Amino acid sequence: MALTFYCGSGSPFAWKVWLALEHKGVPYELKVLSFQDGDLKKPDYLAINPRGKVPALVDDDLRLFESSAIVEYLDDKYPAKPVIGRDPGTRAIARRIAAEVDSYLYPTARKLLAQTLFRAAGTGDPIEIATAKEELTKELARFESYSSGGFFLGGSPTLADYAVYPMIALARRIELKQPGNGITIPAKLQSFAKTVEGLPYLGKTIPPHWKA
Ligand SMILES: N[C@@H](CCC(=O)N[C@@H](CS)C(=O)NCC(=O)O)C(=O)O
Repeated sequence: MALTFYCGSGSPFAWKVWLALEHKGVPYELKVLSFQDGDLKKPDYLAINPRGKVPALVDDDLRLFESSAIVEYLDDKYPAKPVIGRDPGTRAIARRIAAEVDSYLYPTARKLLAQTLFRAAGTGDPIEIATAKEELTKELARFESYSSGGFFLGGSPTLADYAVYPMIALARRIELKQPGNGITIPAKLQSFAKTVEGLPYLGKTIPPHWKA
């Protein structure tokens, strides 16, 4: 039976898994849940992920949540096209970068999102926005220092790229939707984003509501 992938449009964690699924080229059924309609808190979905968050993956009897655990599972189950790298050092660094996104970059971006895209334009607190912009700029500078402008770990994309790219795309979208409330993306991360955007399957994974 095919994998079933549960995502929510615009979730960077779901996007990471979506990119990994496409990277692997395995068949999967996509289910886009609606945050607004409360799909994530409905009993059927809570039976898959009791935390009521996306992403989740169902593979026969296995019900799995937490994006990095899902990517690890895909790499174990479909080793042909590694998504975390092949040698232990590369794998460790890919995991480290993904963990840094979860622990530092996302919480910082989340503060700015809460004051911008997650509410009606113009209703965010200007002081909170300024503080969040400053923190996100600082955090992105750190990722800029890890970047060569291409994929993070050499010539092929890995978990690290799939974890970081959605964050850059989200940061860019804040400025697109609410000019002045976003931040300037550092040059090497802009070049990194272009590299990821050159992947043939990137277009398939763009959050559906961004295309509307
Ligand atoms: N650590 C989790 C984070 C998942 C997460 O926070 N998902 C958000 C969307 S970005 C969500 O589903 N939020 C809905 C909610 O909390 O009600 C992972 O890596 O999968």
